[in-house]
Amino acid sequence: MLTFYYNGAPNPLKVALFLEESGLQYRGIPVDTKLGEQHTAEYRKINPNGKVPALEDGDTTLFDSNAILLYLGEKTGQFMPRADKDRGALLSWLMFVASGVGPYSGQCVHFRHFAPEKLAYPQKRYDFEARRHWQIIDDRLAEGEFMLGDAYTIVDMSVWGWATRIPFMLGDTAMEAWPNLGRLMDWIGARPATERALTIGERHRFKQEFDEPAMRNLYPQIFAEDPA
Ligand SMILES: N[C@@H](CCC(=O)N[C@@H](CS)C(=O)NCC(=O)O)C(=O)O
Repeated sequence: MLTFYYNGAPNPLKVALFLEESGLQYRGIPVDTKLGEQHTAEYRKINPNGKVPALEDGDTTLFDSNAILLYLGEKTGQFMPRADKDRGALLSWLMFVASGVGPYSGQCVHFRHFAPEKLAYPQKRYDFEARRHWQIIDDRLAEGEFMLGDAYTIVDMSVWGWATRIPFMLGDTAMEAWPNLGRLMDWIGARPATERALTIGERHRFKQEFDEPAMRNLYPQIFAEDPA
C-alpha cells in the first residue's frame, strides 16, 4: 500500500492523476500547508523540502512530483514510452517541466497574486518566461498527439498539473494562444481518472483563508528579516 501526502495544488495533482489512472491502491494523508503542516519535524523526515507531494512505498520515501511520477512509471510500467528509443525524450521533457515550466509558472502566480507589493519587473519576467515555456510545450504538441508522440505518458501528466492553473496564472483567455496544449487538456480532462484526481482537494477540509498565519506558513520570506 502506498501512502500519498497531498493537497489540491498542481504538484500533488500530477501524482493523484497517476494513482487514479493506474489503479494502484493508496492511502491519502492530507497536508494542510496553510496550517503549516509541511513544516513539522515529522513531515520534514518524509520531505526535507517541506512541500507536497511526497510518497511512501514500503521502505522507500520519495519527494518531488516528477521524481514520484518517474518512480511510479518505472515501478508499474504504465504511462511510460512504448520504445526504449524514447527514453531520452522522456527524461528531457520531464526535466524541462520540472526545472522550467513548474518553477516559472509558480513564480508567475506568486508575483501576480501573492507578492506583498506589485512589482512590474518580476511580474513581467515571470509572465514572459511562463509564456515562453508554455509555447515550447505547445510547439511540441503540434508535432504529435502527446508529449512523446502517440502514447499518453507521465510527461503529459506532469504538463497537465501546472496547465490546470493557466487561467489563474496568465488570465482567462491565455490558453487560446496554445491550441495544441488546449487539445491535450481537453483529452486528459475527459477521462474519469482525471475527474477523481481533480477532486482530491475536496477529500479533506483544507483551510481556505489566506490570512496572516497562512501567509507566514506559505511565504515566510515576506516576514523574514533581510539578511545582514
Ligand atoms: N519541486 C516540487 C515543488 C513542490 C511544491 O512547490 N509544492 C507546493 C504545492 S504545488 C507546496 O507544497 N507549497 C507549500 C509551501 O511552499 O509551503 C515538486 O514538484 O514536488
